[in-house]
Amino acid sequence: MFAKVESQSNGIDLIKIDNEETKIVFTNYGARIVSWKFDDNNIVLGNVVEADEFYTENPFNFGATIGRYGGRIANATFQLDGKTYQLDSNNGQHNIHGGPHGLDTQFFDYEVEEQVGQVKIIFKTTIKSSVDHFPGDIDLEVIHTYDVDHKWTIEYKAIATEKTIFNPMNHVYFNLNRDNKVIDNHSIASSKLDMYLLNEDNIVQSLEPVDLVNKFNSENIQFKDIFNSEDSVIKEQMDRFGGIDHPFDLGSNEMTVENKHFLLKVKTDMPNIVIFTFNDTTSWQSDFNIYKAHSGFTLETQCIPNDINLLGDKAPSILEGNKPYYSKTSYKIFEK
Ligand code: G6D
Repeated sequence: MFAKVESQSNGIDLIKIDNEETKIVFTNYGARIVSWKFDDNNIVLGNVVEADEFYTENPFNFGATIGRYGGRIANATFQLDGKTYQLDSNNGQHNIHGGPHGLDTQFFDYEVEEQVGQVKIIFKTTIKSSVDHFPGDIDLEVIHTYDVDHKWTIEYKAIATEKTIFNPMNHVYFNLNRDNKVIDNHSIASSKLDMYLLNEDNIVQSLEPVDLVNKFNSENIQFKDIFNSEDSVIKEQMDRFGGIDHPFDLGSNEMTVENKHFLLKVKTDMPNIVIFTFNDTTSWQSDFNIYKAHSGFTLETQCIPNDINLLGDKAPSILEGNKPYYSKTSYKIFEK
């Protein structure tokens, strides 16, 4: 197992890790994953060859570190300790992905550490309150580790200068099909798959989730069965969004996604996961956009989006000043 660095134009570096059957590539632009291959099979959506233009233009945030706050914040505003903060609106009237200057647009400093059985890339940056209008600056490390047993782990270590909200995640899209056909044939599994319903604007509308394990009488559900469900509540949501774009509670904070070729296991210490099945791909007018709806799915581990407005001072995304933050998510791929 070894790593090598290739510099592209515009300051974008590719850090390529070779682990024989699997190969994985990261970049300093947005501390993102750009490629993960099992033999010749692309497991994630990305583009190693044209990384410089592809990633700066791509509005779908393929593989990027997202933050400081992953999901939508309703009306781009929130209160913390009685003070109201007004953020940039970059999704209708809402704030998404930390705003227009979020972590996905940042060049990170980085170091590569090659160790026995693993390679670690330690990406570092500072999030500035003067840029994103959240309270407090944050010193952040995003550590991507790749293990010899084909496990990719992301750790976030942060410290804020004052009390703020912090809810980072990674926006990788997976597709486990060998022919990269749509992901409708994949199934998701966990002992709990509780799905939170969204209003017309993709904002969580109720803290009473729908228990999919109970609705489908199974802990293992194909995406297409959810997409085509005749259940009136699920159908309304699928008709509205063309697929899944929803936060979930999982059993034991872990789940698997599989098709007949591969099984992907995700484990996290975050309370929720947003699954997004890439429902509308048409907004990107570019020759690079070869994607149709359901070309991939995300597994975005995070606190429930808009938690600060839903839960106030009980929101799990609240981070005290000068108190170290740590979270960890891993994705492990198995060939069947
Ligand atoms: C996020 O939940 C959102 C989607 O609605 C959005 O379209 C995508 O990022 C680009 O997953």
